[in-house]
Amino acid sequence: MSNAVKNSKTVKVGDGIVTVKGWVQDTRNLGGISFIVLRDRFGTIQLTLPKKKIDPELFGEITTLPRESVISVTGEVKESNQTELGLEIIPSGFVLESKADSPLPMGVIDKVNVEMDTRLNNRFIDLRKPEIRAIFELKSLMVKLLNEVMTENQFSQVFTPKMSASGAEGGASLFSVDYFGKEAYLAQSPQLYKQMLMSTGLDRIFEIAPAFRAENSNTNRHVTEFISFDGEMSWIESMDDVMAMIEEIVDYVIRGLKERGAEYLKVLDKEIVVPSRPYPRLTYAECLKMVNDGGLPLKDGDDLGTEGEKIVGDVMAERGYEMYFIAEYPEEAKPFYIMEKDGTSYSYSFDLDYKGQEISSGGQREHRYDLLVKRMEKLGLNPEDFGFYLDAFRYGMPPHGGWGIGIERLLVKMLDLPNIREAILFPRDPSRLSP
Ligand code: AMO
Repeated sequence: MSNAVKNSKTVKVGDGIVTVKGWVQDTRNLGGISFIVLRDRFGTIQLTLPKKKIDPELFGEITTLPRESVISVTGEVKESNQTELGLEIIPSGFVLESKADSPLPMGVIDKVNVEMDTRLNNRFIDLRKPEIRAIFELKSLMVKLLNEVMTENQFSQVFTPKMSASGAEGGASLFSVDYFGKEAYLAQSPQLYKQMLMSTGLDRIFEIAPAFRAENSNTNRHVTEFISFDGEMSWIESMDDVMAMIEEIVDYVIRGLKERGAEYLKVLDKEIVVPSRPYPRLTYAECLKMVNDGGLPLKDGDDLGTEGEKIVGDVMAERGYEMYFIAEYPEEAKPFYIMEKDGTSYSYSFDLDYKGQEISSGGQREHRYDLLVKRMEKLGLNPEDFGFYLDAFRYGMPPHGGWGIGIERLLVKMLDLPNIREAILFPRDPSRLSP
């Protein structure tokens, strides 16, 4: 009969003989007794080896294993008041599944500060640290929560192409690829497709997928590939309906992470503060005033920029709000698909900002064919380049609006992480294409 296979979470005193599997995190040889810390997904467990009671060959082999080797150990579970789990395993046999080379390219438990580049170059080791892995457990939970709240609100999940003949968010940030001799582009956003779907009856959709931006900027909030959570909904009365929907979604996700992610938040030593509701709805004009009062001389029409967003964030924090909308941006600064605010130079657009940083943008779309074509021309675009998209507006298109949220930005702000790269397993930026 084979022994029960247990892990550091399920093993109990009284289990008798068990098998546990994991990485040799650390070995301490104290003469008459040796200790091995074995790590698995859930934590660590102590293997105790009293020299006199253990087969000499086994003792010699197991206590000289290089750190991070992978083993499968069989032994008896004994109570112990010296360990965190209150138990230890006395090995009677083991299988070396994979011997680790030494020295390691970087340590797993060493307390030395390792540069981010070194960590990212050796991400497979970096991710062995529980506090690094916890971020990705939370990201996984975040996607689950998004699926729950979207399904609850009758949104269907869709998957749109990531290679296409045209972009939606401006030519400068497109990556081109060779598509059988023709030029194609990686999707910057599912914008055109999610809007086209509004003409089909799939009138509430969402997508969680990679988006690619050829932005040659090395900042702590930009990467060239991120996960975009997009939503689009029809039959809206105004962009207020879209903002209300986002507020409900974001609140659900943050609460869910706080409650159901508690185990990982503990590993990270972080606490999530759920932002106060309702999320205030500021206008661009109001923010411009805040920014000017804060000493940054921006003019009407200027982008608030990182510095402007930060000033608004500070003012809002003083008022007790970490999450707020900034609406009605100048129409000239917004893409062609955004609806203009009649008779003004503003538009039905908004950003959602969290602690002084944009995490989402969206708005009401121009669904009237003639006005959409006019808007394209005004912004210097050739409507003929968007034929497949415009066709969907010619044969019956409901009023609609939507948003795109960079899920890494949301996670980074929620956990107060210093860099968006912390929330991406294998980040891509202008100087990183590997691993
Ligand atoms: P936008 O271009 O503002 O809007 O992008 C939406 C959100 O995506 C995230 N994001 C990024 N995250 C990391 N690195 C980047 N380089 C990067 N660029 C964008 C941000 C941003 O708020 N189609 C519209 C959305 C819509 O109107 O539905 C769009 O893509 O969190």
